[in-house]
Formats: sequence, C-alpha cells, structure tokens
Amino acid sequence: MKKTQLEKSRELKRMLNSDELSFAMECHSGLSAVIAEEAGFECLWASGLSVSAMTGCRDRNELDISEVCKVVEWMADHTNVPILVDGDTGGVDWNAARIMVNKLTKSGAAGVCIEDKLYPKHNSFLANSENDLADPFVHAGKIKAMKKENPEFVVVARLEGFISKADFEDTYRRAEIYRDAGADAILVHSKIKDSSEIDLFMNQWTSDCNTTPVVIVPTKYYTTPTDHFRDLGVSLVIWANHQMRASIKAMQDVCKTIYKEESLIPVENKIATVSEIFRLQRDNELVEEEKRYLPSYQGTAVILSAVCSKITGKPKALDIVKDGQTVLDKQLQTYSRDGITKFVLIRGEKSSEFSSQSNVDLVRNDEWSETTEVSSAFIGLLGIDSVPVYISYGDLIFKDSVLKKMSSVQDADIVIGLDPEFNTSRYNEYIYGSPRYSSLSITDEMTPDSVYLTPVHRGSDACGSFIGVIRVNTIKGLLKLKPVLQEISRKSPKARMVAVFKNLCSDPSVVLKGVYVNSSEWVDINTLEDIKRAEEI
Ligand code: SPV
Ligand code: MG
Repeated sequence: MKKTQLEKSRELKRMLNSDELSFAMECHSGLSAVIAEEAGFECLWASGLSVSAMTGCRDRNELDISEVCKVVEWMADHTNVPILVDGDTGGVDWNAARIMVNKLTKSGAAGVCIEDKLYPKHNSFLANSENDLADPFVHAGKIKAMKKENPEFVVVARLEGFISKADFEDTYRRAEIYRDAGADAILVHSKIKDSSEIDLFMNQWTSDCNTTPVVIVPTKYYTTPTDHFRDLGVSLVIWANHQMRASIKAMQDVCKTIYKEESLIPVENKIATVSEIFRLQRDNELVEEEKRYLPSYQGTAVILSAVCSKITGKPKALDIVKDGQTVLDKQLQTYSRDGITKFVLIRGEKSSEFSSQSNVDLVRNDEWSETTEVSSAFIGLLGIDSVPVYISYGDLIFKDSVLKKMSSVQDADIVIGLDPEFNTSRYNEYIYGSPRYSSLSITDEMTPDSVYLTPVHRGSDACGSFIGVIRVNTIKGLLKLKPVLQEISRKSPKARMVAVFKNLCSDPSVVLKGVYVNSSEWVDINTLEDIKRAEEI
C-alpha cells in the first residue's frame, strides 16, 4: 500500500524518536531513490549537494524550490519510505520557509532540514566562517513558521556552528533555541576527521536531559564505528552523498573507456543491462496493470482449423493436449491473456465437431477441401475492420511470449512469427529476409529481433520458417492483406501462406516484418510427440 505524505511524516518522526539508530541514504533522482529503498533504506535524504550536482548546478541555491520539489516528487512517486529534504537555509526568510513546507508537503516529502546559515548558502565542505551564520532567532522564526504551516511535517534544525568554527557554547545555545522553537530534531554537522565535536555535543545534550533527537552526517568522520553513534544516543545517521559519488566515478570510467577504445566491448559486462533499467522502472507492472484499464476490446484472433488430424480423424484444433484441454482451448487462453476478446474460428472438415462458445464466431469454409489456409484466412477476415488482428493455424500451441514479441514490433503493418531453427524436417514454410539470425542467441526473454522480409527466394537467404501466426498491426496492413488473400486463393487455390507474404513483400507501401521466436516457444501438433512437446510449453 502506498503511504500518504502524512503517514510518511509520522513514520519519520517515529524513526527519529525511537531508541534504535536509523539511517537515511542520499538520493538525487527518482531512480536513485528506488535503488536506495530497494537496498533496504527506510529513510531517504534528498541531498542539496547531490540534487544540484545532478542538474549540473552548484550547491548554492542555484536551483529554486519548485525545481527541488520536482525532483522530490519523482522520488516520492516511486518509493514508499519517508524522504527528508535538504532545505538549505529554508529560503530567504520565514515566509519563504513556510512556503517551502507547503510545496514540499505537496511533493510528498516527510520533512525538511534547514541550516542556520545566511541565504544564499554554500556547501559546508567549502570554506565557511562565522560570518556565514544566520542570527539564531531569525532561524528560529523560520522553524516556528514552518511548524505552524504544517505541525505534522518534520522540521530538522541544522547547526552549522562547528562548520563555521563558532565556539561550542554558541553552537550549543543555538540547538536549545531551535529546540524551543519547535524543531523535531537537531542535525549537528561537523567536518573534522573524527567524531570529537559530535561526542562533545551529545554528551552535553544527554546530560542536560534533552529528548529532542539528534541527526548526524558522518561524511568526514566516516572511520568512526557506527556503534559509537549508537552509544552516544544519536537517532539518525545520514549517508549524505554516496550514491552521487559512486555514480560520478562509474560514469567517468565508462565515458573514458568508450572514448578511448571507440568500442562498447570493454564496458558491456561492467554496466547495468538495459533490462535492469526496465526492472527498476517496474515496466512489468505497467504491462500487467494496463490489461485492467484498457478497453476490453483489444483485437481479434482468427483461428484456422479447416482440416482434420491424420491421427485422430478429428479437427486438429480439438486434439487434447493436457487435462482434457484442446489445442483450441489453449490458444483461446493464450490470446485472452494478451487481451484479445473476439475470436473467429474457421471450420471445414467435420465442422460439426466444434461446439459453439459465446465469444467465438464459428465460420465455415465450404471449400476447405479444395483450398488452403489462405482462403480460410480471407473468409475469417471478411467481417473484420479493426486492428490488431491475429491469424493463427488451429493446430498450434504457443507461449504468451510469442504474442508479446509480435506485438512489440510496432513499426510494421504486418508481423509474422519466424523460427530461425528451420533447417529440420519439421519446417517447410521458409521465409526469406535479412539477416539470418543465429538461433543460439535467441531466448524467450530477449527483446525480439525483427527482420524486413524480402520477396527474393534464394536458398541461402532463408531467415526462418513461418510458425503459423500473423499479426496485423495497422488498418493499412488489413486493407492490403485482404485482397492479396482473396486473389491468391482464387488464382492458386492450393497456394500456401508464404505466397501471400511474397506478394506483400513486393508492395513497397506495406511494411511486412518477421519476428523471431524460439523453437521452445511454440509447437504445431502433428504427431503424438508434438503433443508431448505441447505439454512442456
Ligand atoms: C547535502 O547533502 O547537501 C548536505 C550535507 O547538506 S553536506 O554536503 O555535508 O553539507
Ligand atoms: Mg546541503
């Protein structure tokens, strides 16, 4: 369940006030937020340094609050953990500070951290002096204005005293002023190599019985064991810039290598795959969810089942493959999972064997014995004037992935399924195109490769065998296909489907493409052995 902004603010508050030490990971984009959450972080730090760096800007209030909010919104949209935003100084004055709370709340942030420096600030790791510090009461005014604007929104007050070399008493006094102004936590910043400033602060803070939680950023005193922070009673540790620094190094390395080598080979195995990007973007979720929301009519499948099996003497589509289910049942299920809701079944021999089903139009090809699938396909398409349309042989079993691959080729009017492993006796409908693809590199998961088909039939140009599934993507494709089917079935009644493809290939106005599917993704049922293979599929 996606948490609301309010729930995230409450969770952050709980985290700050718990006895356990919590951790926040820096992020600077929607993607880095997703990565940090996936790694297990229960809180995210929207770092001002990193968000600026991501845009190429300096950490000096060069980005305005709306630009920061946009990035926070992407982070919040794609994660479900609280985000503490680096609000720099909280803006130029108390009014800007409350506007900031309002905007960050709308962006989905759980809280903000504001530092007691003058606007415009610069990063704490650059040169800083006492002159950079804000009047503590002006800062406290910003905190009060922020808490009044939205009491649930977490406000962390950050002390820059140690950074600016102010003395301890002044820094500590500021913490008390911010606490009294209503800050939900105090962030004590330090940039020396050990934790002595933090130790000093924490010892005093706890001995004074302060209950306001303390947050730290151990970027410079990173060698201090984390358990030491636990012992001190720190509430939240922010790992403030580590995703940004890791990505800079990785990007520099890959750019240098590709530039120098003029090749991708040296880097390919060292970088994330494109499918990893899709996974992080949760592309699968989209594919699944869109089935719910797209209109239920998503196309038609025309299933050609005019002849009987030589083994059973029954229409091939009625061969039982598993658990009493027929080839036809399996095809209907596969199409349904792909969103197809309308079916046309072409019958011929023993046509009465088919019982009517509510969502299947039964159409008879009376000339089934003198014709082939070309004429059946033409009859099947007669009443159809919208796309997509699949046409498939009725003796096929194929996986969902076949339809997925075919539907992913959107730059063709008509797409046909091809098996590249065609040099066996199982296949006879050779298709010609370029290039021939190596069957070894084809898997169910890969993005399908597609080939433009050519009308030239030369032995060595064959690029695969037609598996018996066609997808018509466009109205143009449908309008081109129908007359070709009609003409071929009239002039050459025994011609096979390849003749249709050959004809379409020679028409430059229609784009016909083949898409490769693996032999393990489909089977046509001719023998008992095929039924066994179908069970595996
Ligand atoms: C940030 O991450 O932007 C911070 C922490 O403010 S620091 O860079 O340490 O100042
Ligand atoms: Mg910052």
